[in-house]
Amino acid sequence: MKLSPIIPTGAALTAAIGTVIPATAAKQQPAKEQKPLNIVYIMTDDHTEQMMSCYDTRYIDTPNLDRIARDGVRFTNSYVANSLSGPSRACMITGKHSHANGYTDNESGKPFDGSQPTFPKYLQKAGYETALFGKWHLISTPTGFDTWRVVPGQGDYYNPTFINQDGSRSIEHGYLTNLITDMSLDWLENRKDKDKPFCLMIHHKAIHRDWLADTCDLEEFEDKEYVLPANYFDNYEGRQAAAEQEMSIIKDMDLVYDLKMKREGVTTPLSGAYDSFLSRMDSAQRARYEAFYQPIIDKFYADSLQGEDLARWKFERYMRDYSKVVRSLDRNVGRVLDYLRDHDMLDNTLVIYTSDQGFYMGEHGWFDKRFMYEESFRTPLVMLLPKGLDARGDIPQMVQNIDYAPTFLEIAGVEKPKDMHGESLLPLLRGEKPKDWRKSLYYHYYEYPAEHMVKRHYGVRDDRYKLIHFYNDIDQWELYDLKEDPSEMHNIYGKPGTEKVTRRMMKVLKENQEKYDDPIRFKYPIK
Ligand code: SGN
Ligand code: CA
Repeated sequence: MKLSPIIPTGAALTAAIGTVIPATAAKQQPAKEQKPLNIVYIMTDDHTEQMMSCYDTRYIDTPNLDRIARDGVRFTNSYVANSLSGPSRACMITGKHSHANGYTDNESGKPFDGSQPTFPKYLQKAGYETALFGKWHLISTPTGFDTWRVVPGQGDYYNPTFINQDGSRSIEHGYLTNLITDMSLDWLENRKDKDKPFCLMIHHKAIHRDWLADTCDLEEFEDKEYVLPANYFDNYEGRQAAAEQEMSIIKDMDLVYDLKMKREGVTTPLSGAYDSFLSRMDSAQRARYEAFYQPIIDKFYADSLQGEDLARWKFERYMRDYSKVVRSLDRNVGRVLDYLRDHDMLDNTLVIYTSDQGFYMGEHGWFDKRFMYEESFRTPLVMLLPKGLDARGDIPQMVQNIDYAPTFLEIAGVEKPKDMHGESLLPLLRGEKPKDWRKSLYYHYYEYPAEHMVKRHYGVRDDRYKLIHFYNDIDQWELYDLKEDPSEMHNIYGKPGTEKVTRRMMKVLKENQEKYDDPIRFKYPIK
C-alpha cells in the first residue's frame, strides 16, 4: 500500500497538518499545495554531544548547530545500533540492525550489499530526487542516488580525492568540509527539476581522526582550559573489556599522527600515515600548518613532560585539535542553513543534523567509540522542522539511527516494509507522546579483534538500566544503574540485591534478540 506524502502547507489542510494525509484529501488540494517535504540530512563522523553547545556547554560553542536545536527539536536520548562508521551508516540507510543488513564491521572488507532496499531507493520510487556528497564508507558504490560524489574510504581532509559517479576519480583543491558543503549547495542551486521533492545527504568526514584543522581555524582554542573528565584516570575495576581496549589517550594516542608532535628522528607507528596526510597539502597550506604547530612542538620536546603532566597535556592537545575541526563543521552547517533560509525552503524542508556515533572526549581515559557505554552509544540528533510538524524543544523518547529510514518513508508516503526494524519519528515530531513508544534499545558491536581492541558485545538499555554481554574471547556480563552511576564506573552484575533487575533486563535482552531475530543469541545464564 502506498500512503500519501506529508503535505506541509495549505489552509484547507490546517487540521490535518503533520499527519499522513489520506490520498483523497491530498488530491483535493491545488497542485502547488501538494509538494511533499524535502529532506536535508547532515551527518558528521565521530561528532559527540559533549562537543556541541546545545547539548553540553563545557567545551565549545557551536552557534550554527545550536540554531537547529533552538528553532527546532533536540533529541535527548538518541542512540546508534552499532557504534562504528560503516555499520552505523548501513543501519541508518536500511532501517535495520547490522545482522539484517549484513554490514557488521568496517574491517572484514566485505562490501555493503547495495542491491538491498534502502530508504533512498524507496524515496526515488516515490518521486524524490536523491543526492549524496561526502563520506560513504560502505566499500560498494552508492545505490539509490540520482547524484553522488563520495570520498574513498575515510577520505582526506586536505585536497581530497573524490570518486565520481562514472567511476573516475578526481582531486579537489581545498579542505574537505568546505568542499562537501560547496558540492551540496551547488547541487541545490542547479537542480534541474525544482518541482520534485528532494533528499540531500551531506556526509562529512569531520570530526574523524586525526583531526586536521582547516588552516583558518588553527589558532582557535589554544587559550582554552579544559577540565579533565572525572574518570580520566579510570582503573577499569570490574570491567575486563574496558581494561583491555586500545583506545587510551595516555597509552594509545600516537604522538605524531594524533598529537602532531612531528620531529626529525621521531618515528611512531602512525608517523608515516601523518606524513602522507601532510604531503597532500600544497605549499601554502603546509607552510601555514607547520608554522602553527612548530612552536608547540618545540615547547613540548623542551618541557619533557612525564606522568600526570603528560597525560593532561595529551588530553588538552586532543581537545584543541578536535575543537578546531568542529569549528569548520559548524560554520559549514551554517552555510547550508543560510542557503535554505535565503531560498525560502525551511517551511518545506526537514533538516537533520546527526553523527554516525558519539565519541569519548577523555571519559574513561579514551578517544574513539565502539563500546555500548553512553558516550559512544549516544549520538547527537537535532532537527529543524518544517511547517506542520509542531514539536519544539526537547524530545526525550529513546530513538535510534534505525528510525531515520522509516521516518523518511512516512514523509514520502511510503508504507514501512515489514522487515524494517526502526520506528518512524513523525509522531514525536508532531509533538505527540505515543504511549506505546519503545521502552528499550538493542545494540550489537562486532569488530574484534581489530584496531582499538574493543571486544564483541551486545546489550539492552532501558530508561534506567543497561545490561551488556561481552562475548567471543570472553564471557562477561555488565549491569549499570544509569541513575546512580551515569558514568558507568560500577559494574553491579552479580552483586547482591541486583537479582531482580538482572532477571528483568535479561528478559528485555531476550525479547529484543527475538524481536529483531539476531542469530547471535546469548545463553540465558539466569533461569
Ligand atoms: C580508522 C581510525 C580508527 C577508527 C576507525 C573507525 N584509525 O581506522 O581510530 O576507530 O577508523 O572509525 S586511523 O589510524 O585510520 O585514523 S569509523 O568512524 O570510520 O568507524
Ligand atoms: Ca565514525
